[in-house]
Amino acid sequence: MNYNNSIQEFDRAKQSLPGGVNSPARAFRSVGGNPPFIAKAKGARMWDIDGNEYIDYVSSWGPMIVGHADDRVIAALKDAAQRGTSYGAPTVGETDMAEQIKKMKPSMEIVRMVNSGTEATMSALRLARGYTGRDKFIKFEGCYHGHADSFLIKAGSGAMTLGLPDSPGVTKGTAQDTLTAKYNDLDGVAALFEKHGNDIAAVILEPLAGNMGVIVPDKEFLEGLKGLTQKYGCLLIFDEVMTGFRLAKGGAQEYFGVTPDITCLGKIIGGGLPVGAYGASKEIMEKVAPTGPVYQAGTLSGNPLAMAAGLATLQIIDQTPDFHKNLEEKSARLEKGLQENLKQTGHKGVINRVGSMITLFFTELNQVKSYDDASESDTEKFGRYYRLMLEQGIYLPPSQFEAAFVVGCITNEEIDKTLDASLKALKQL
Ligand code: KE4
Repeated sequence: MNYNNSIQEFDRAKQSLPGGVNSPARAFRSVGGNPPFIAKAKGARMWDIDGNEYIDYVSSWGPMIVGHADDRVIAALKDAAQRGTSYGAPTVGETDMAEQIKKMKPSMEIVRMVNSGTEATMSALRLARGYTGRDKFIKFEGCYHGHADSFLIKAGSGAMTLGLPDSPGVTKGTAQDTLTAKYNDLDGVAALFEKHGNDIAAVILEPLAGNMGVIVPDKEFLEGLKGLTQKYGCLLIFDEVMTGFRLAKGGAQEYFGVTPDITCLGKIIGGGLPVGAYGASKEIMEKVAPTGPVYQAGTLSGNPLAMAAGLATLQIIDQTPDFHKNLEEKSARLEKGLQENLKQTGHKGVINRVGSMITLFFTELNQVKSYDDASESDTEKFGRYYRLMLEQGIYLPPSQFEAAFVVGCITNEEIDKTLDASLKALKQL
């Protein structure tokens, strides 16, 4: 493949943006080579500025679950844009969005829209602290909840990829209130509660971890966390920015059958536009300004364009018969094929998948259940595999510590093309 234009544009971008990107996850630092600059996308496909075509498994890191440039989403966006782009005043679309979210996630009786997943989780943490009057909270190593200071301690995603799980610039004062535990280690969480129980406002986690690669929760882990938060009078926060509406109509809380006190959303609910949301019972959300004292605000929160694209996306998910069944079948086909590829080529690997979130770990381990397990992966080998796949037109997330996303409109032919490319790549490793 020829990447000349992308290489030139990357050099130009580096003169004006940190590392040439507006988010570190896009910089290709851990897989080497230059990131293709994308020109357009449709369905499960993307094209870069050199004309190279890709089958896309990044899906803009999750939002594009119904496929890129879906005609129904674009039509809704065009219709909204012709009436203006932002008013800073209430609009009907915001209520429509909140009602659609409530319909699919009934635990969210009251919903506040914000502009990113980061804003959603930082606001949810402030709300939990305001509601309980406590300062500390528990997060899990390798989980990523956006880049608010409190969460950049043993964080996943780009922070883990770049080896920066504990970022400079986060003060000791902030960090002292962040307690960390190991994913799937319920005893470790219980020990933290025994020591800090009455100072803990919340436990926050990705109910299916995607930001250290896909790590699946043990059934008793999620249920156990619910029990501990109830026992100590604090709140359970599910960060469903990635899993919301993806694992099921009701996201991870429906899929695993465990209901949190507060849910954080993002990505899919904006249909590709900047968005986030958090919500909970009426009793908890009444604490949020202007009904309560916990302040949180945003110039573009509930923006008409994001509401139009997001609502159109949620309605497609909600109204397409067997949407998640179809996504499961396609994703299972991919997983089965990758397992066969590994067997056929003798490469050691672990594939973790739930629904349309999947990660192939290059590891000697027989299972990957935690941050420590994921950290043992052969990231150099992943980088070589990544570049061989990219050369064949398969666009995976550029890090061993990310989830790949299967797009709802992908065809069996595109899955099979991916599997052929993967077999060739493994044979060349
Ligand atoms: P944003 O602030 O990037 O909208 O959302 C932060 C966030 C919160 N919670 C979870 C579970 C998330 O996965 C994210 C963001 N995900 C990363 C990819 N793993 C976004 C990609 C990037 O940072 O560029």
